[in-house]
Amino acid sequence: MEAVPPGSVIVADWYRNPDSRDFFTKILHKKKRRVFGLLEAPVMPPHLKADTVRYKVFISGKSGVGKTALAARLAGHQIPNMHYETTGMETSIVFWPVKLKESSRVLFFQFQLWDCGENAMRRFDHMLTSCKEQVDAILFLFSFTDHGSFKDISNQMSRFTDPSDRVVRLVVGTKFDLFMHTDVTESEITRFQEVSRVPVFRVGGDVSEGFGEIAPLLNALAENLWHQDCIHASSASLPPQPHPEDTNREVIV
Ligand SMILES: Nc1nc2c(ncn2[C@@H]2O[C@H](COP(=O)(O)OP(=O)(O)O)[C@@H](O)[C@H]2O)c(=O)[nH]1
Ligand SMILES: [Mg+2]
Repeated sequence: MEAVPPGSVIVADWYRNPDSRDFFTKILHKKKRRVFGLLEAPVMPPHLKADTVRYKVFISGKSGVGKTALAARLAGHQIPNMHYETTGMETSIVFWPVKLKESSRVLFFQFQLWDCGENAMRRFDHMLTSCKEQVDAILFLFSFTDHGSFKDISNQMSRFTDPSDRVVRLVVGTKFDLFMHTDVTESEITRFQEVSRVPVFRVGGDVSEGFGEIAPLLNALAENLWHQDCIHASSASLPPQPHPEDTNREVIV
């Protein structure tokens, strides 16, 4: 599915808007990002109740590209300086408040990020299977310092998803802060976006206070996931067509 233009489904840059403050303070702790465990959620006062919608997001890319660093950046964890291959699989939770444009309804998106080390992936078939199982979105990573990783993005995308899947696909270029060593040109990025119709986001560098550097990616995830769900819901509300195989199947209620 094609990505929707930024700001078409949700209020763009809502984190900058004063009326979002009550929601964004819930994902902060002492001016830093608040770290949420698997079963935790922001607690809102009754007059500001917001529903939470949950999504599974898989982070894909070769070893050293910056998957673990991106997960940490998005979740507000300390970004590791050293590269050590992620052993097995790690998940982290990101909450992100969003205001829908049409209804002005506020939702907390809960992204569960899945970050899997390549060795584990290679050695255990079930790892990839469980990463892909009921996945809602995939972030395809390349590094700006590694042209090969950029070239490989199209392969990765076709290996992981087929266009009929209900999966939001976004591309993230990491290590954008190392522009002195950049190996991928702006025109290559532009061309890729035109051909694949998948937006490319740029991340890198130290994490500063505030949401400016993660907001575009988290907003795009939220917006496209919501859009995907709306499309699915509207097609599901059409009168159900009998499926040939279903006719003699027993219906268990
Ligand atoms: N300068 C810079 N270094 C990065 C960035 N992302 C990751 N790194 C470094 O690249 C190395 C590999 O990152 P890591 O997240 O462990 O890669 P993974 O194998 O894909 O999980 C680490 O030393 C990170 O500190 C970035 O955006 N900028
Ligand atoms: Mg890792």
